[in-house]
Amino acid sequence: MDPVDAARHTFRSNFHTEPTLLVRAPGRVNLIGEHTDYNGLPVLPFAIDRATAVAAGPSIAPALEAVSTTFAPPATLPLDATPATVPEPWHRYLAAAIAVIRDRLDGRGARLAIASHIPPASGLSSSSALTVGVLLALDTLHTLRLAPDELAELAARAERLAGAETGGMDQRVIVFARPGALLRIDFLPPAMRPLPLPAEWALVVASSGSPAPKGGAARNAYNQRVVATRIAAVLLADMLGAQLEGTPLLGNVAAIDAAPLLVDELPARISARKAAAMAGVPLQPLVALSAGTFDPDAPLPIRQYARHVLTEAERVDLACAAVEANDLAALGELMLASHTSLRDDYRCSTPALDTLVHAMTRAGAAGARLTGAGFGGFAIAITQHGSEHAIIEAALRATGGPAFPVIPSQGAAVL
Ligand code: NG1
Repeated sequence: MDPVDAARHTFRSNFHTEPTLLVRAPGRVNLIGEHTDYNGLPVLPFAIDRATAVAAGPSIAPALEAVSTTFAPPATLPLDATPATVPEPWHRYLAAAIAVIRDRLDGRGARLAIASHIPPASGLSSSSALTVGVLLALDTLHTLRLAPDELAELAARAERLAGAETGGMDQRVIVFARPGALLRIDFLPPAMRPLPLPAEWALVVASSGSPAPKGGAARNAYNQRVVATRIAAVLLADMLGAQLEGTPLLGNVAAIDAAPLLVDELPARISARKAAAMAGVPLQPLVALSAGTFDPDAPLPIRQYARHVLTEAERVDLACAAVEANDLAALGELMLASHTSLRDDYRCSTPALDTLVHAMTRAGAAGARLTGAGFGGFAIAITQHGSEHAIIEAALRATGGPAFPVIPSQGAAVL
């Protein structure tokens, strides 16, 4: 069933009344630019034709009452709920959404029914589709008049409160995506540019067979890379004699010509505490997380992480040029190079993702790579229209799937 119909139906059967409004928030796939967003470096994602739908209506109680067709149990959260005190993982995203707009809700609750056909824990952004969908539903229901930029920023903040110190790619593309186009997103300074996907190209995604969870070890592995790349940024800035303001980001030094050359001079492993002392900067901005704490004495492999991030940012520029030049072979090469860098330097691939990328490339894809944070989840392949079937078959043989074509689609909307 279409998720919008499922959300409407679930609302009626749970709350015995019609919803006031319906929201549709798509999942996303990142074509290239992985683990660059939280470094302030560009990404090239698109929204997909699979979505989370939210049916919403008012609640008499000052609470968020929510039911999902995917997750149990239903939630009844007071409006002062915080993600840290809510035990159910999916309730944490609801609590985080309330937390970022609490002061604007003025005690007004809501009833929500949520349905999705984005596979959860897949790297296809089901969590951001949920957060954006819930925030857009509350915005519309209570006439909060959030500007699209504000909606994307609040959703990113909510996601960080719920766990991973995310950079904001997912929420931006889910809010701003256009049908038929990739969306190049820059963060320093903020900018967006839609790039129409050439009509003869097709995109396929396939599961590695294991989930890409957002909690526990996967969240720690993600946050570890966030901290490690901040450390690399302060050490590179120190070598270059550059001054960094606020949270140190590789994006602050990437534009300096010598930066990529100096990556090999970085220590192979170093802790945040030692790096802060070496560069003469405060420790706190290096290890600060929105949720939880980070061990300042953990040694981190910053050289290889920085090498991935800086080379990946260059690949995004080259990929945009390849899309504009209709050069599928060049784009495919860049995607394969991205996967190799994520596997060898960023260490966030898995043997199943590697097998899948190999299988889809052998079946005729111009390029393939893991998409999203990695550590499991999905890979994306690009090909000429007409070859999707062979690539899907190869993916199914390699991992058992699911595997399906995806179409660049419209961002979140109130229906
Ligand atoms: P996934 O794992 O697809 O949700 C995560 C981050 C992104 C980005 C990618 C890596 C969240 C919600 N999203 O994506 O912001 O950093 O990893 O490129 O954590």
